[in-house]
Amino acid sequence: MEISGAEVVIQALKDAGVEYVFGYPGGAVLHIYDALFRQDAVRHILVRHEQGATHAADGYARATGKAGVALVTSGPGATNAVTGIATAYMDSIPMVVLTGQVPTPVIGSDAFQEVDTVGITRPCVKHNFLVKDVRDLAETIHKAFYIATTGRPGPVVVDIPKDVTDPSVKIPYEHGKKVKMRSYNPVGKGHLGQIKKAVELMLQAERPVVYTGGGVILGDACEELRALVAETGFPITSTLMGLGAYPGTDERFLGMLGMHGTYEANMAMHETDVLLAIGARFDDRVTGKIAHFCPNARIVHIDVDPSSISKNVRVDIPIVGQVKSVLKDMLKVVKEHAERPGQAALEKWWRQIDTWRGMQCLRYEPSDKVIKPQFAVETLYKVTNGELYLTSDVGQHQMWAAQYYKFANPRRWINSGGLGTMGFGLPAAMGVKLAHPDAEVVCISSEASILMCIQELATCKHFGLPIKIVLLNNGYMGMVRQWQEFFYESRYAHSYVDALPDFVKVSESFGHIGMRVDKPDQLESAMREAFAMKDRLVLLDVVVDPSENVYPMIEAGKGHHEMYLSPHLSAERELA
Ligand SMILES: Cc1ncc(C[n+]2csc(CCOP(=O)(O)OP(=O)(O)O)c2C)c(N)n1
Repeated sequence: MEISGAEVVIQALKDAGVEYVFGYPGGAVLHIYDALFRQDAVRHILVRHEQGATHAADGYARATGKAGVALVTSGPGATNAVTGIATAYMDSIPMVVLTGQVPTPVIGSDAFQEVDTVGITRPCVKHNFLVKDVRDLAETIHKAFYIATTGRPGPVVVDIPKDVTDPSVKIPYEHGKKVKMRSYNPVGKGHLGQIKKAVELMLQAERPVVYTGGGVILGDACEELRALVAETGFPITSTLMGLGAYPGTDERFLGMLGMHGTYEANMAMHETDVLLAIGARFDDRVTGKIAHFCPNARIVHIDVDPSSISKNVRVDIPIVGQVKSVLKDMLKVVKEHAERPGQAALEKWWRQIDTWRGMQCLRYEPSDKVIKPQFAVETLYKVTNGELYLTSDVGQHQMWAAQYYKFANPRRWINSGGLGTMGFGLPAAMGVKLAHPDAEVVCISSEASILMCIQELATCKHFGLPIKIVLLNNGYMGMVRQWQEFFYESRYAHSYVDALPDFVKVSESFGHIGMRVDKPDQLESAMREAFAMKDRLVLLDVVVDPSENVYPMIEAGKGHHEMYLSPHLSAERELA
């Protein structure tokens, strides 16, 4: 059977098992839209801005592990999608983005809605393609899915000129066979010799720490991680991206590390003698000043991407391989070791950690007058019984969510860690809700971030997505205000968000429910009321203390042991 390029696109998506395409039409993709219209296997979700399409595809991917798919037109469609592509790239999220392009004969002529999409996206994709011949189209799309989902995942752009999807040009279609690429060979198992060396070092350690990142979740290795921690009894900390890989309430979990990490996690990092880094990339928000990073530690690093090894921090024992298989092998080797020379020291190490824990660094000053944002997250945890998919925007609310919501499982905490993209939360929640229609999906946001993709409330209405939005409304770009307070003598340059809309009315005007709460004693009942409306989107505008800051905090360029604690904890310490 012969089909057109536009039909090839749809068929290739079907072959890849795609359920949803998040998109926005335009001239260069009209043939593809026509082919979409004439089938019902692949469902198109019409967003209201292309940034929303990429974030929704990204949210879908983070919640499922499958590639998210976006479809946008050439020129402004493609440029609007770039933020979402870069967001996915920085967090290694599998995504295939199909972009329309002007017809091949006019490429380079500054044709209407022409941009060099391959050029613009080159630094923020795992790979990209420009398809110049319809006969290459199917294979290119198959390759795009293969590249996006294997090895270290990432977004792949396929740029498709309009003439390549011309309905009058028909070609035979070859179903997605196994893709083979000579120049791309993602790694498999880790080197057993390196794994044995690592285990020797780990079992001799007196002050070991396991430091895990998003790679454990992306590599589907959470079970193996939990088994390894149970077997060794080591303390474990996680990056922002790795939260949920290990249960947040378990006693071996020290909480998040890094700039807004816990006192105990950061102090343990500073004092450790053997660090086991798993699927983490030593980014600057985690390491602080490299010269002060884990000054006494020998470092083992497990990663699927060889280019991550010794990129920011020199490591002693690199293990390149799929995290899942490396951890399986590592556990086997650990179990074969009857001798655990570090065991006695490990008990002493736990006592030290418990002393740091005794600080209770996340304590905040409660109030019965104004809602503390930390209290809002704690209440959300209580009301949802720790069971939800939580997407976030970027700022203080994101950090409070990471600190105070204890994720029990992977793929539940969905946020832009690497790029830190305001506007991510709402469209990402749409992708998550479509992937898991029966689950509670909440977007935690704040008044500045939510305005960046607020138009997606219309998409939620159109497709009946009963997401809950919890807005920690402090009237400021809170995280910017915090930095200005600390580092610019409280000169709040343009961080006050003036002329805010009435969010209750905004939500209502899009056809949803809006609620506002500003009294601490009314918060829980308001949340329960919002969650009871199972089939409605509810935006809960929570008016919170505008002066609250995120603690602990490590100033950029400082070491893990140089944390600021909240003023009342510091005062307590001085008194003691
Ligand atoms: C698209 C984008 N622009 C600018 C920034 C820089 N930035 C980081 S946090 C922040 C403030 C966010 O304010 P808000 O959404 O109100 O959250 P809050 O910190 O108050 O919780 C800004 C402007 C960003 N991360 N993303």
